[in-house]
Amino acid sequence: MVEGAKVKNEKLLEIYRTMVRIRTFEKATRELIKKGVIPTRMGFYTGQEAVAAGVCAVLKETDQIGSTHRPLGHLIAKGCDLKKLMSEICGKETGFNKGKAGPYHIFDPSVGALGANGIVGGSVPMVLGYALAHQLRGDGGVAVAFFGEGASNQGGVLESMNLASVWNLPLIFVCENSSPDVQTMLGHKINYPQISVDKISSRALGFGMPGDTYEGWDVMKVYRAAFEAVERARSGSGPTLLEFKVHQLTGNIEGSLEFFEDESMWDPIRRFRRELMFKGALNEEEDRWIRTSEELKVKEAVEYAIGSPEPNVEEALRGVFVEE
Ligand SMILES: Cc1ncc(C[n+]2csc(CCOP(=O)(O)OP(=O)(O)O)c2C)c(N)n1
Repeated sequence: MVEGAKVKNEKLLEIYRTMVRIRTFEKATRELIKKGVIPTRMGFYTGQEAVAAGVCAVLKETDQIGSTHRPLGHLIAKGCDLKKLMSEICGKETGFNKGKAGPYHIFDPSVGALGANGIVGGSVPMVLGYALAHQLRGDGGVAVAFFGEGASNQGGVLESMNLASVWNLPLIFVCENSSPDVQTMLGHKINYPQISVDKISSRALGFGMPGDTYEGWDVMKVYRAAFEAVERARSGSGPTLLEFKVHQLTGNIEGSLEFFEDESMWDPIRRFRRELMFKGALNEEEDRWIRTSEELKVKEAVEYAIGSPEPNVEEALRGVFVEE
């Protein structure tokens, strides 16, 4: 059953708010990099908010996700605390991982956010393990592995697809494809292609699982596809491969491309806002309220992170190696 037609306005606004929160948080993070408060480069998710928000809207806190080297969208959509998230990125003691993970390896098991990962495709086999745990416990939980089209070529990712299918695991593979056809459409220069097929979802056939490709800039298409795949996984019918074509509205590393959000017809937030207003689910005043309240939350997170202490030097190796 596709829930799409019955999605309540309340749920739609929750999804919209999540998308706005991701965009707002990333904007603030970019500023902190420019100011040197964040002592590293990092990858961004701007333009892909519909995928994280649409998929995570279907999940429970007890379900897990594995993320990528551009993790903020996934982590925020899965419900990570913004203060601890910003503190971690700033390398502060109050961060999720005491400032040791930085942006690339943030981990918050309390909401099932099982890891950003600087290793392309690295979180996919990890998340496969969580799907296996759900199956062995029989608790009805599911796991979602987010990865890019480049990662889809990694041996570990392909082996995970095979195992998930052979073992009939409650795992949803979510490939966010920002490959050349999408990027050239946007006028970005592509240096090298990473994949040999138009549709990553065509690989699902080879592993005996269902798979399809969707417009990742349309959050309701994302939500409906995820809803079906998650239902399938929860009911014991095994894995699904969902591919979402996405547009990176900015460079995925701070400073690599101009920000042209307002000009883009593919901006998922702009598109969803129009849709919600057309349906009568959102008006200008409510929209302003959502944006302002999210800005406030992000501002609080920034202030908290800036005011937090640096970790002590003696802490540097604690929790890194197994202690006897
Ligand atoms: C195992 C591994 N190989 C190479 C890299 C360097 N690297 C970082 S991002 C990236 C591109 C990954 O492409 P994709 O998975 O499609 O992600 P996206 O382009 O959407 O950021 C590469 C090759 C890495 N981090 N890990």
